[in-house]
Amino acid sequence: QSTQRWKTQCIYQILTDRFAFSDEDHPKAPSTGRMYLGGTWRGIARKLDYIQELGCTAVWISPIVKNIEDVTGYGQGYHGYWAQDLLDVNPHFGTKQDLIDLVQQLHDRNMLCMVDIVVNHMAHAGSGEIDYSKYRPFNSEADYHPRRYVQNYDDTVDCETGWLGDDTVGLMDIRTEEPRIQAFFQDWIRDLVETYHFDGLRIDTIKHVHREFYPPFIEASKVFTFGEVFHGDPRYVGDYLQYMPSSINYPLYYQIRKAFAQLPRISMKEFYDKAILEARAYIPDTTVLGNFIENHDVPRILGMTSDSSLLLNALVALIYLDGIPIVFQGQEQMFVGGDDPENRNALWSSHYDTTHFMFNVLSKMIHVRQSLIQKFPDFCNTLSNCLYLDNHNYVFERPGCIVCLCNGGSNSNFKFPVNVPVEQGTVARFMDIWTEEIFDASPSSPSTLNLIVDAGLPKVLVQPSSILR
Ligand code: ABC
Ligand code: CA
Repeated sequence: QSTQRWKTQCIYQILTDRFAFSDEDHPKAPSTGRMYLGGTWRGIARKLDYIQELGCTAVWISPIVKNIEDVTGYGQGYHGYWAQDLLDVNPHFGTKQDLIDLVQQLHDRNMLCMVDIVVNHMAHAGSGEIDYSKYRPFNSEADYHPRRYVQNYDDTVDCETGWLGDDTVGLMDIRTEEPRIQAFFQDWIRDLVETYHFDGLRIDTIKHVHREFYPPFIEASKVFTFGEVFHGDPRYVGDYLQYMPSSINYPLYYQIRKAFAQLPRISMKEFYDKAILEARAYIPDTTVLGNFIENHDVPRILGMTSDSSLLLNALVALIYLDGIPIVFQGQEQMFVGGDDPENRNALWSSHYDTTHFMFNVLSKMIHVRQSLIQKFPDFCNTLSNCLYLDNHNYVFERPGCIVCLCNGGSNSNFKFPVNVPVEQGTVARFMDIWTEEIFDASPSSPSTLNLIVDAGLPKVLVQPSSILR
């Protein structure tokens, strides 16, 4: 039930510290760097109209627990992943009541809230002696694996028992294989979800905790879960899906990045083979994965290519391919930036401009997707079906729509016929969601739609009746 409901969402990923202030915007506030900048839960609550205008129906927020306060060589724990006290909230983000209110306000708007959580580690600044007494509840050396940093991310034992991080910030690796620790975490997550009424979880560092930890933990939470399996291989991710309902879709991400952002770009044929066919071979249900083209750990697309037609294609792939789309804050304002912290600029620098070209283009795509879901209840469970494929163009259909992706770039133009399944005695009519141009395909056999791709731009064609105005 919960999985089915999540499948119909479009999620907006928020970095709580960098999304919005509690009250009137501070015009001179910095918007980049490695220190806390001042975003809060009350700030998020103030900007729900903005998120809804974009069309998103759920939010994913940063980890909420109290972090270490140190100013380290990598700055502060503004992202929320450097836990110190699992039983208290991060005072920089607000109070418990503020968080309860935020989730309540989301629910009042029929929106969902997903919280990011970390069970793998706590954090320690520097290479020196650790004062365990400041950590809650894991306040003893015996609660952690010995300090030894992960060297090989493809070695399971190294990954699961080593510490992430380094001598600047060490991520103290909790002994999650011990039954008493598992029992704590099960009670903890039950309480956390009940206290704040969260609707879903994003679990951090999945690869770093042994798999058997997850099923009883997720069961105790009683909500839908995305695991962060940071790996481009669908075999690897597919394996984890025996232990959790869903994962963040790194395999798709890497193929989108190779097809639309990095040079040399792979052909759309290769994209189709890897991103669609290979994924389906190893992942039981690709419609449940959390799709993204940017997040807080990878460079922005415009950090890799400056061609906005390629960016638009990547966005169309994000919203219409099988899976649950996750929009990372700032994408709608065409933020640029490489590795962290450059990909984490604060949204206030955009003045939340709802007249921005990209805000409107994205909002249209997301709203059309929501309309299709209402008109075709099985939209989210239906795999995309390939209608046409060449080196630069890939056309697929999903219920009520035909989508054309092109990776030729803004200097390319194409014209090709696409065979569209049309029932005898009917005419299939499609409308371009941006230009409102009408395309008819009649059942002469085969029924064809002549598509013209201009300046490498993507196309989204929908049955006009499926657009709810
Ligand atoms: C800080 C600084 C950084 C600095 C770093 C050393 O320290 O900010 O500038 O470079 C949090 C903070 C970060 C902080 C870290 C460490 O903590 O957000 O700002 O970095 O203190 C999650 C979160 C992430 C979070 C943590 C830690 C974990 O999303 O935001 O970081 O709580 C690994 C983990 C993954 C983790 C990621 C950052 O690191 O597995 O859980 N993300 C390979 C490995 C992956 C590895 C990835 C990145 O590289 O397989 O395990 O992720 O290092 C493909 C392959 C992939 C491969 C990629 C690179 O290539 O298929 O397998 O991934 O082709
Ligand atoms: Ca671990």
